[in-house]
Amino acid sequence: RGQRGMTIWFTGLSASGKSTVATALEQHLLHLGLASYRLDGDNVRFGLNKDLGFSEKDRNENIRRIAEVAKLFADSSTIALTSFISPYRADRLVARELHAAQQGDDEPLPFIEVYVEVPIEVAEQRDPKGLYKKARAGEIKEFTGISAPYEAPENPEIVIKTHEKSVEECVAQIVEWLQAKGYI
Ligand code: GGZ
Repeated sequence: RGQRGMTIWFTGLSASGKSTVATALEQHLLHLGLASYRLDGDNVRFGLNKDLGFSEKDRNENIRRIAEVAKLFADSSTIALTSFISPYRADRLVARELHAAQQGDDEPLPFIEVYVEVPIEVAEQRDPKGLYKKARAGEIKEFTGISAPYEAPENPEIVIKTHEKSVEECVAQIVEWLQAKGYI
C-alpha cells in the first residue's frame, strides 16, 4: 500500500526549537521520498488565523483550526508537521481526538505528539526575537512561560531535548521512533 498520512505535532515553549527540528525533519522525510508539509506560525498565523491573538480563547481556536488542517493533510496521505506552542493540554487532546475519530478509513490517522522540552531558562537565554525580554518588561502580555501557562504533556509519544542534543540527533530520534512503529 502507499504512503500513510499522519500528523507529527510539536509542542513546546517559544524558542524551544520546534520549528528548527520540524524543518530538519521535513527535509529528512522528503529525502526519503515521503510527502511532508509543515504548518507553522509563518504560514498559518498570517493567513488562515490572522484574526487570532494570544488570549486563551484565541489560542484554543488557533489550535483547533490547525488540528483540522493537519488532519486534512494527513487524510491526503501527507505527513503533516505542526510547530505551535499549543500550551493547553485540552487543546492538544482535541487535536488528538480529531485524528482518532477519523471516519471512512480502516484506521485512525496517527497523531504523534513530540514534546520539545527545554528549561524556560534555556529558552529565555536563547531569546532569538527578544520576545522574552519584552515579556519581562511587560511589553508583551500573556507570554507563554512568563505570564501565560505552558502545560507540559503528560504522555507524549516522543520527548526531545534541544539543549542536550543537536538538531540532527533530535531528527534521528524521531525517525527511529517512526521506523520502530512501522509508520515510515
Ligand atoms: C507566546 C507569542 C506571544 C505570546 C507572540 N505568547 O518564538 P516565536 O514567537 O516565533 O513563536 C511564538 C509564536 C507563538 O504562536 P503559536 O501559534 O505557536 O502559539 S499558540 O500555540 O499558543 O497559539 C512567538 C510569538 O508567536 N508570540 N506573542 N503572547 N508566543
